[in-house]
Amino acid sequence: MSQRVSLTQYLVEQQREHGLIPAQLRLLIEVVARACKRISISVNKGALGGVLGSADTENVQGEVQKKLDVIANEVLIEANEWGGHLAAMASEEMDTIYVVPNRFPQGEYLLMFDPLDGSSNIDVNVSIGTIFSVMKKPENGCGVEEQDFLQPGSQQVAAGYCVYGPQTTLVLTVGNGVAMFTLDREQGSWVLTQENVQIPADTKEFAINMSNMRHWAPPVKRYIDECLAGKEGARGKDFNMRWIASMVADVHRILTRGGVFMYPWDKREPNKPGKLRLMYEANPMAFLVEQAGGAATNGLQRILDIQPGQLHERVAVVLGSKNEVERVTAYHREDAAL
Ligand code: AHM
Ligand code: MG
Repeated sequence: MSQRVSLTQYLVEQQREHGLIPAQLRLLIEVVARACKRISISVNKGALGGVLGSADTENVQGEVQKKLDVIANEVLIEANEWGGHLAAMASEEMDTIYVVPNRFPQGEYLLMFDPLDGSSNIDVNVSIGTIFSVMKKPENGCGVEEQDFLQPGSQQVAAGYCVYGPQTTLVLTVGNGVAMFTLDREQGSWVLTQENVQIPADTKEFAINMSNMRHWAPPVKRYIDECLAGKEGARGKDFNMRWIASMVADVHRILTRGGVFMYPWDKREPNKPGKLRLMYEANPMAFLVEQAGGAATNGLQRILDIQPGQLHERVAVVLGSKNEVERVTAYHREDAAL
């Protein structure tokens, strides 16, 4: 790209040309992007900043929180609460919603985030990230409650993630394709480095935690067995495998070169649909992937059509290259029809 386009310029142009970004939403996205810059600085400092290791606390889902989970959550709240663009926030790391305190003006948007995705990778210096999703508060009078967040992902007006890897990259959709911005550390600005991101419909690469194989349901086992059989098997081609264990990093690879990502239901916790969370992980990633021409389902249903029943709801996830996601989904439907 010969002329550098900043995040601000991109957002202003999206508003001018497509009317997609009202002032409050633009402010919201810029504030989230600024918070990600701060998180990125902490991530980079690592041991020097005293940010590694456990916080010795548990989140609402009984997971031990890392120091950076807590720091990133605080950075996002502090950055977003005062601007007048939000009514409330919800986070993977908080039990209930965080309503904007009444010393600040209330805005019309709801922000959801996984402040630090890939927590198990923090201490080992592997890519991690922040995932966010934005919806409008329903027009149901004043006040805001948890119920207001329980809208299907198709209602998102913006979603994105920031991956803290060898480069720090912000990936964003406002419903008009997917754009990527790289952090220029010397200038402290986000520079547009890719527009109209497209996921190839076919792929030879899958991402799944293979150590859970013995717990999978038959359709997932069938799909992976066929991939593993390679050229000599039903698929007639060899597949490659990647599993970073940071959803942000796995999805970033898929947006960059295609692939299919799965975190399916498994028998370890049969009462839970999967490990990942609908509101903070599956919905924003599904929105991005669809905007890049890919697909995202829970095996049977489009993720963006799922009506959430609770804030911290979990969901099975199959996303990425369209033809592969359709194949996995077809295997689930065949199995369900038996
Ligand atoms: P987190 O939000 O607590 O980090 O958990 C979500 C992560 C995803 O980023 C990743 O895809 C998955 O959990 C990895 O799970 P596993 O440890 O089973 O490989
Ligand atoms: Mg996560």
